[in-house]
Amino acid sequence: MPRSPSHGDPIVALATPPGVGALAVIRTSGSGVVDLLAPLFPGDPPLPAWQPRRMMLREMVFRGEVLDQVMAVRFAAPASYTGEDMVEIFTHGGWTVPRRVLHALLEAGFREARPGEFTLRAVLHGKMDPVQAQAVHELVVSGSEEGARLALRRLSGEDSREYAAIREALLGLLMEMEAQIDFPDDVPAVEPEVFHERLEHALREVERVLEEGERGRRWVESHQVILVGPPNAGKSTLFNAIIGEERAIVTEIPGTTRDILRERVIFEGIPLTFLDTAGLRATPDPVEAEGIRRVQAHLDEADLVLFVASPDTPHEEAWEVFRTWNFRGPVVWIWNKTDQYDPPASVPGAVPVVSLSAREGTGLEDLARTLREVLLIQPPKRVLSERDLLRFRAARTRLQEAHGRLAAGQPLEVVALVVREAVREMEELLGIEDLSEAVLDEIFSHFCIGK
Ligand SMILES: Nc1nc2c(ncn2[C@@H]2O[C@H](COP(=O)(O)OP(=O)(O)O)[C@@H](O)[C@H]2O)c(=O)[nH]1
Ligand SMILES: [Mg+2]
Repeated sequence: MPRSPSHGDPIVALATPPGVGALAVIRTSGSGVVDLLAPLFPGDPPLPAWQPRRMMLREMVFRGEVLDQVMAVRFAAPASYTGEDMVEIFTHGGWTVPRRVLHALLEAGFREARPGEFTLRAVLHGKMDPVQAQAVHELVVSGSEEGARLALRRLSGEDSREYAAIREALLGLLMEMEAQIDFPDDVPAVEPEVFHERLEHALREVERVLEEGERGRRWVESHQVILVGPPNAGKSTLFNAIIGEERAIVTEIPGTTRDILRERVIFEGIPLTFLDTAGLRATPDPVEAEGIRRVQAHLDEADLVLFVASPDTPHEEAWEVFRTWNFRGPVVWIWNKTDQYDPPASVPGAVPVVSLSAREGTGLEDLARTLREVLLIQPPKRVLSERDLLRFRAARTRLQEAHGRLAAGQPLEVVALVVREAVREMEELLGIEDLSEAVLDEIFSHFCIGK
């Protein structure tokens, strides 16, 4: 897979966030880094003689001035993150020292790295494929344990191997189709049903990965939890209690909340987006009615519904509202205002029940536990990046098309062309095809500098 033996120009970047801290890491990579840096590390042995991957404690000196006392380590190509010669320097942290070292390096002949340029070089030198490269970014920005675990799995290459197997299977199928087309007399004839079955199998594989990946994507981007229920049940009070600030307006006048409020929080380690909505009831007020209409649109997207009820609405009536809305997907029933009454232990229908007082803030741990249980029923198996989702969706479309054409009795030549396009999508996904500038841009544009 390494496609470019040439090594890049020497680049440098601060790999840790700027600011006060014990240490900062400055990363360099490219051809000539050792020669460029050698004069800055006086002492014995000189930098070119340092044993690779071995930490050295040194003073860094530039134009007669001591910049800092640092730890530094040299990596010799190709055994480095980028596959190039690299030197990583651990300076003291803070606003001054790392910047001084960085400036010295720029003057010594380094160029400041662009966002994601280290990882880009790792891809160009075959150290990782684009699927893994995107996992690097996701690992760094991930806001939850689960998200980090999935990103690490992808970084390990486990997912790539699975995608490579799908591509191999498709390629094998394509080869056999082409053999039928090109050498019909030399190879044993294959019935269309056999191709049909194998196409279907490949399609199912792609669909499975897509389904899991889309679920994982939603997980990383946080599940949507929507608060609904009769007016005055305390939805807005609960919303404020969960996000920990007075965001929604709370009043004793029913029908106060009309717009949808949306807040993202990490609730018990799960990234969740909570939506506060207008109360569900029949209303003559057109503004409130519009609010209720919008709830429907958001209900369809939500991963979980919290149905909030309280003694303000008779139980039978609350149950009627609940039934009328006929929520699809998981629902948790919440009895609010338990500081005022003892709620029934269960509700009609097999819905998990949580009793709490939003105003007093009691029962929130129960809610957290229930959310965790309900949302974790099937933890995601994988995450696909937006880019990889697009490739898989394109592959699915191609396979569906090929399948349809074969079923319609179209010539194998036509079917094979479409299968080839599906193979190409998988190859672009894995970086087996030469990656165009545009593809690389798409992957690395949102990286941080130093990655
Ligand atoms: N006693 C009690 N009152 C509450 C509780 N939660 C909300 N309320 C009150 O119920 C009224 C309606 O609350 P609000 O959050 O605006 O309800 P919403 O219409 O469902 O958004 C307000 O007067 C709140 O102070 C609670 O846990 N206990
Ligand atoms: Mg409200």
